[in-house]
Amino acid sequence: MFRQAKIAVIVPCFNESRLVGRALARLPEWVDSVVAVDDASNDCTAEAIQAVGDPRITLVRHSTNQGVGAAIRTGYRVALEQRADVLAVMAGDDQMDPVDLPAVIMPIVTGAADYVKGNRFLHREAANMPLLRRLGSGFLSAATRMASGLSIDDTQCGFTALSAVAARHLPLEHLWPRFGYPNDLLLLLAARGHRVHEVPVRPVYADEKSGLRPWHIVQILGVIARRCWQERALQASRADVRAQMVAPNVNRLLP
Ligand SMILES: Nc1nc2c(ncn2[C@@H]2O[C@H](COP(=O)(O)OP(=O)(O)OP(=O)(O)O)[C@@H](O)[C@H]2O)c(=O)[nH]1
Ligand SMILES: [Mg+2]
Repeated sequence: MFRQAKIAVIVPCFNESRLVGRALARLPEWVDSVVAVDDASNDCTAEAIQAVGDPRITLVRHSTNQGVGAAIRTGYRVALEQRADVLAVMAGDDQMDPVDLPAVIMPIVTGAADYVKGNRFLHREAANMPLLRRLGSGFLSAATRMASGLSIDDTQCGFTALSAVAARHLPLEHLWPRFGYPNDLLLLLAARGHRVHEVPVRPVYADEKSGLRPWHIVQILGVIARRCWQERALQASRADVRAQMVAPNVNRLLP
């Protein structure tokens, strides 16, 4: 527990047998549950998770590879079933410093925010981020800001926390399954008026391997455009329903 709140940490993993044990072993003792999602790895990721021997860990295995967004979606579902209050996400490649976890969950615990994103650009070690990552993340953040109206600078950071209350109100089953999931989730949150905060987190670039490729930028722009279009269509159909409900009363008032 952290200030009376039940904290779950979701750990998406794909071929992380080398690093996941190290990432899991560093989680603070006040974390109540850990949902490690093995996204159909073809190495010994599941065995490495089991070898940690931490009773807080629930290991979930996808039978086919579905992508990091889908792994997080599974983690959210399991953490909600476990009745967690705060759903944090920390990647299985040990790229998130647990020292930053209290700052990431605090706005959810105090009720100041519904979703918190780590912001690597605000950290004093921001210069450690590779230049291409900084440029790509800056560009996708600008596109997501324009589409969502949210004031947010590091959309691609995977270190996050979501309130269970907000999670239950979101159509998470429709979240984009692969790398565009952070942008898709921000658009879903913004369209429903949820409060999003950013807090500084340490950018860790060490001995991990990234699955991100330059062409993912184009795919993520497509995810942003698709979600904008879907949310606009949803709002237009809701406005139609409201107009139809009001119309009979208006007619009755006419002489
Ligand atoms: N690449 C990839 N990662 C997945 C998948 N499913 C789950 N993951 C996990 O999602 C996390 C993030 O994936 P990365 O490829 O490192 O991407 P990233 O950390 O957002 O990007 P970098 O900042 O470049 O490392 C890691 O813990 C992966 O193990 C998948 O299908 N592909
Ligand atoms: Mg990574």
